[in-house]
Order: sequence, then structure tokens, then C-alpha cells
Amino acid sequence: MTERTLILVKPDGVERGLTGQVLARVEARGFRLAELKKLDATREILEQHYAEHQGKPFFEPLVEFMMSGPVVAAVFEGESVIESFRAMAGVSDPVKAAAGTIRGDLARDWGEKVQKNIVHGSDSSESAEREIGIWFA
Ligand code: IDP
Repeated sequence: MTERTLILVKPDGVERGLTGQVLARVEARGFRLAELKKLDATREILEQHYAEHQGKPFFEPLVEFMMSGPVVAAVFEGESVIESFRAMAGVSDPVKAAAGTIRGDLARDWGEKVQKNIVHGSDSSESAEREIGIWFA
């Protein structure tokens, strides 16, 4: 099924110069880049984006981390791109992410309060449409 997903390269990924590698992996998989921009995320954007995590202990550190430097936001399109990108990213915790995944190969996050795990990818088509509306309003 052709669908769209929102991908973010988080501040750790941008700062470490991994944006190109992330985008290249997704393009090499055959997905089409539809939108791309670099920006400083505002608290307002992040509170909407991470609304489901409000009230959790990692919420405030997560928002602070996401405002610590610029992020790159992209929309990719293609068949099953949502599930494919989640598989490419690996599980949230970089320590547990499998080798071969973006997080398993590239993330460095040794026992920090927030998981600095390089990327975000939408987890369903409903989330994708909601998130694309937030980042590409
Ligand atoms: P996802 O990014 O793999 O979809 P979510 O559960 O949506 O994971 O969490 C959003 C982000 O919040 C994660 O990518 C990670 O940066 C951070 N996070 C999630 N759970 C924890 C936690 O238990 N401790 C610290 N940070 C967390």
C-alpha cells in the first residue's frame, strides 16, 4: 500500500553529520523523498508531536533534547514505508537496537536520561498524517 511517513533526524544525528546517511538509506530502499527541511523545533511543535508522552518522566528531557539543536524533517512515500522505516530504524533503545539498523549501527547513547537515538519515524498512517500536519503545516 502506498503511504507517507514523517521521518525526523534528531539533533544528535544532525550534529554528528549523519543526516545524509539516514536519507541515503531510505532512498536506497526505494522510497521517494517528498518533503525536506532543516529547522529549530519549537516547544509548541514538540508538545504536539509528543502529545502521547506528556506526563511521562522522560517527556521534559525529551523536549529539551529535541530543542538542543536543529532537526531535519522529511516526508517519504512508498509502499509500506511506515513499517519499513520502523524496521530500518530499530527499537527505541540504542543498546537493544539490532546491528544493521540505523540506531543499532549509529546511535551512541550510553545510559543517558533520554534516548538519543538519531531518528523518529511515524508508527501508523494516522500518526503519519497527524505528524506531517505538525511539521509541514
Ligand atoms: P520511537 O521514537 O521509537 O517511536 P517512542 O516510544 O515514541 O519511541 O518515544 C519517543 C522518544 O522518546 C524515543 O525515540 C526516545 O528518544 C524517547 N524515549 C522513549 N522512551 C524513553 C524512556 O523510557 N527513557 C528515555 N527516553 C525515552
